[in-house]
Amino acid sequence: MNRLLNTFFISSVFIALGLSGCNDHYPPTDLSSEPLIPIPVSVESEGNSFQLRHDMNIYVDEGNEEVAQAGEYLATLLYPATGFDLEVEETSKNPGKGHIYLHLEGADSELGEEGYELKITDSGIDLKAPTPAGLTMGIATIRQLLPIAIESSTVQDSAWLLPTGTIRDYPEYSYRGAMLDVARHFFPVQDVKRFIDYLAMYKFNRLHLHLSDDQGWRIEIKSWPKLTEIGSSTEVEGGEGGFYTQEEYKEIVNYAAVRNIMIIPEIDMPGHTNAALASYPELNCDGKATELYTGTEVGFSTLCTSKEVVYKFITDVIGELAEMTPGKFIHIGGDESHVTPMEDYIPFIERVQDIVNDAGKKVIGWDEIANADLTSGSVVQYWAEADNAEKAIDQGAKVIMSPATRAYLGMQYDSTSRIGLHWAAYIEVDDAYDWDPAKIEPAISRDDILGVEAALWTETVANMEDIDYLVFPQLPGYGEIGWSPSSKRNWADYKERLAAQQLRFEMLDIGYYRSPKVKWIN
Ligand code: NGO
Repeated sequence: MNRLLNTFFISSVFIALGLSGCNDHYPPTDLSSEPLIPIPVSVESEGNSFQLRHDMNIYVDEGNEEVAQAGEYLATLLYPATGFDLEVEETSKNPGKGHIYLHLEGADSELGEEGYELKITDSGIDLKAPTPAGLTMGIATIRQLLPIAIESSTVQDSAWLLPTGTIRDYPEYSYRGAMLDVARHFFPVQDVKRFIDYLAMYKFNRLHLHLSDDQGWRIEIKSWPKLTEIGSSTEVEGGEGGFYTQEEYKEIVNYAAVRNIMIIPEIDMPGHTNAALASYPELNCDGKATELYTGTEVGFSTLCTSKEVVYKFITDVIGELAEMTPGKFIHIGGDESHVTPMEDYIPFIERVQDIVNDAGKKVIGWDEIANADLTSGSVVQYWAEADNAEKAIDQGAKVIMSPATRAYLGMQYDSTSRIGLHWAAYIEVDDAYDWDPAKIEPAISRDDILGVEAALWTETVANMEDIDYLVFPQLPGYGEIGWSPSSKRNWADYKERLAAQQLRFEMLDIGYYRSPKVKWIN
């Protein structure tokens, strides 16, 4: 369906169903019945609606660059579909009726690092938060309260009404992530930005980029140029691969930062390193470069852990990466090092952990790294072995929950799915949503958990269409698992709210999988 038809169709559906917020005849007035994802902590409806107008301003706290940036972000989100070129103006006092006001001033500090309070009255929108990050989270809510036509990239005829009331909201977990494997298949900057936009819609705050694996090295390292000259030149099934220049990587970091998303770069080691081993012979124990690899086996490669040059290599790579990564974490992989004996693996991980800490960063690693002694602040990402997660917890480390049976986006929905793997499980949209990170493993309790991450491995994922198919419709659910208190979550209610996202997916041209588990609007 082309966009015009699509839009027409969407408005007709809204008129037919009398759903809120899509045309002048059905003003939205019940804030508490809006199908928000993630579901907020508290919503009080007031019973009116407020209309966005072209002559309003977005007012922001005076003298705070990050608050002004949040204001600009909101203006940029609203512009394409409304055509309203809203000015972002600084102010030292409440701007009065008829405007949008974003401020830290007067916010309740109990809302925490990312909480916000959104008050919509018939005279304006007041969004306050203790931090700029909280404002960005509130903006994600405003976006979902507007008519779905707001997602259009061209000017739409809509009344731009929002229901009035108050939302007080804050996240359950501080780490709400997704991972994109850009090593098995490479995805250009524009695809990564689109992926970031998806995350921003559902209040994710971390994007973990899996930047190296057997099939490809995807980040420019100036001191080891052959990593990209050789190591990035292919991908699974022999495509042409690619890599991000340091400039491009910084562009991704900045694009994500505006949306309150921290980039977590991963260099996987000592296994999953064939692309590096093919680029530099000296990283191999036998001093010979390996062949480039375009298959999908795992567990066959290892850096030569007994060679000093390997640590020089890692120090240089981590150094350059840390320099261009403002976030506090570097992910060191550590998974499936089947050809590295455990007696070599453990001291290797400990030494790499020191290198990362010396570069001013904290380590994240897949659950296997818990076999080593962890330093303070290191985080373990549980994907397969609960015993490993337990070892991490015994050492006082926090855990990120990415159980492959629930949180691997690259698993098939069922045996008919056109792409995806199924070694861990078939994961339908209800399996993806209906679990509690704090209850899924007896050994891992709420206090041990830093957060949740949905991981998209790309063995079978070659382009944006494939990403859309495996990521939607379940992505919003992972956003909700990370954000909303488990007491507010249940599948029966969620699947209704998810169905309401259908028109958003279509407006955004997202080629989602039409799961039979959801009663779609059409
Ligand atoms: C495993 C493996 C990856 C695969 C992924 C999906 C982890 C942490 N290591 O998860 O190399 O791509 O499964 O098949």
